[in-house]
Amino acid sequence: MKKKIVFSGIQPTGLLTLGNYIGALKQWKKLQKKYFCIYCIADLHSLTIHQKKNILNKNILDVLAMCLACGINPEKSIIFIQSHVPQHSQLNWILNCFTNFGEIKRMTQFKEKIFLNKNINVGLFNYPILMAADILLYQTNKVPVGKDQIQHIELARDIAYRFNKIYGNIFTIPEKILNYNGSCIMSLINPNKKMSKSDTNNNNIISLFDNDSIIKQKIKNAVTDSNYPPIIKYDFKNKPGISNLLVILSNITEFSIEKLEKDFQNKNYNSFKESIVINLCLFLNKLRKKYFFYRKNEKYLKSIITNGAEKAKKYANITLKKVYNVIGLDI
Ligand code: AQP
Repeated sequence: MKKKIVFSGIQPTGLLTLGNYIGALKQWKKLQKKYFCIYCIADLHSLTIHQKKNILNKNILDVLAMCLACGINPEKSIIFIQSHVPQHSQLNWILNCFTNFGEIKRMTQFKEKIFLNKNINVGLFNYPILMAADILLYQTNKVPVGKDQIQHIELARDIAYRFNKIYGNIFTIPEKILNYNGSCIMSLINPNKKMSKSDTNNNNIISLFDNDSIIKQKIKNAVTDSNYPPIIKYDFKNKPGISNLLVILSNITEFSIEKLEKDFQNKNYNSFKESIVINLCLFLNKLRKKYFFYRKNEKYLKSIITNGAEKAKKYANITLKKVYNVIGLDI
């Protein structure tokens, strides 16, 4: 039986965080066992915030090397740079014309970002439609997402339904895959806010490049609560800081939250944090070794980029041709 198709993307907007790892890259590796996976480095999406040429070039290679270090296998999956496959922008324009202004205005991520960003460009507004084009171009069955992206998948589904209703079954309707244990890793200092790589307060995030002493300092400062006696249990509503740390430890050690709650019964927050530091340092040191192995071999990275674009274009072209055909653009 033909394997179902998974599509996902990551923006080259800086040093990846533990949130990007747990919410995306760790899942991407696992999904390769069951699905045919297509992963994209979403450089076009990253342009919604002004990027400097050399930094963007470097970030793209950094993210690619980190994907490989996390176990994305370019022999099994397709990994490519979004802007190298022009069909994304081509389909994006067409889908713009099948999307209502009102439904885009409702996107919560846009509403949140306009508060933080002085440079409100049309790209930021259009972002979810480009994301719909990314997904629909590959006849994607499943999209692994963090909680913050659910609304965008719903939009992609709505656009696909609308288009199919007019033109027949052109697009596969994608479904989301939500990783419940790690769908949103929160900031260390403000556990009600998502951990984001573009966060200007470095204490909110664990970068995959933080060294041992920085990790120790950041985890030490991570917000917990003043419960006495201390209770280490998952209860996001009442104990967001501890719950977030439990999710992090569970994802790094592969122990369930329930097991960790038992192991840390009657222990204090310091010993809980010490265990997080030990496990995180061990994990990140190993990951970085693999990362530097790939990162120093630019020739190899560039060959992956070229091959990835070639393979992705083949699939993308099939869908775009169908779309051009039914609309009447293929004379
Ligand atoms: N904190 C998080 N918890 C779980 N998943 C997360 N992801 C990001 N942060 C967390 C997931 O990582 C994938 C790639 O993200 P992205 O770079 O394309 O965009 P993003 O979601 O906007 O990530 P950041 O880190 O917040 O980037 P900036 O700061 O540049 O906007 C996605 O699957 C995302 O869900």
